[in-house]
Amino acid sequence: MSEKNEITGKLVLVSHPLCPYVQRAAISLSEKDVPFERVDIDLAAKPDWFKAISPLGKVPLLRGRREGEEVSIFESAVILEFLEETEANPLHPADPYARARHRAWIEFGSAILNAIGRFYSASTEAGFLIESAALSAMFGRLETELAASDGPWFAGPRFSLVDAVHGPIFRYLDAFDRIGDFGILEAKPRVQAWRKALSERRSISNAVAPDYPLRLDTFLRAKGSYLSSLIGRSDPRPSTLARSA
Ligand SMILES: N[C@@H](CCC(=O)N[C@@H](CS)C(=O)NCC(=O)O)C(=O)O
Repeated sequence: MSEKNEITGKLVLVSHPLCPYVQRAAISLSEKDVPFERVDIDLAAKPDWFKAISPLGKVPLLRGRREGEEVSIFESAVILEFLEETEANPLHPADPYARARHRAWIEFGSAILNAIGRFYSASTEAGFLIESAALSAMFGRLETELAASDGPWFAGPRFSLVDAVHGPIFRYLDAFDRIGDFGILEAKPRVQAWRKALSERRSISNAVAPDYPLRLDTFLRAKGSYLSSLIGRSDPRPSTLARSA
């Protein structure tokens, strides 16, 4: 492993209770047994100290001290790479091709998060169905990719950063399942088994507070989107799906 961690003192993860990008960093820190303090901020009223040190105005930020100075790192993928370079218990494979493949699927995980955002924000039923099909196709890609693994993790018996990135993604599907059955993981048994294994991993369940599901449900309800309109309906299926069912 690398020599001494260059950032000293207790690490601080600047966070938001719902942010999936924050969770990736929290999961990596926990898998590596690195103590850290989590500081949640209100993204609707960003504090001045945060605006001063976050060039993109986004969480997560990882803060610490280096040679006596306060330093911070922004962008979750960069934080993950930094932790790989400075902390024990590697979560990336050693082989360069395997590592490149893992980095690419981490990027894919970010693309899924964007697709999830479009799904829960779609304002019309037609838009919602398009986003639902797009999301289903992305998980279909993962289903194909997982054929190379004997499980339980993305790369077989060893938990990796690709797992850390996808744990928070499946939490959204838990929330969607509380609203209705949209068939996103239908006929994707490998993805379903992976989702179950991830939900049982301690680092993943500990990456959010106990009130996370309620907060996420409240967020989705307040979105004013087509999905929001399905919350609390007796038959929450989109009418097009209901007609074809
Ligand atoms: N590419 C960034 C994305 C982080 C991100 O989108 N964070 C959201 C919360 S989940 C945020 O801070 N949004 C505040 C804003 O955009 O104003 C990363 O990987 O760290």
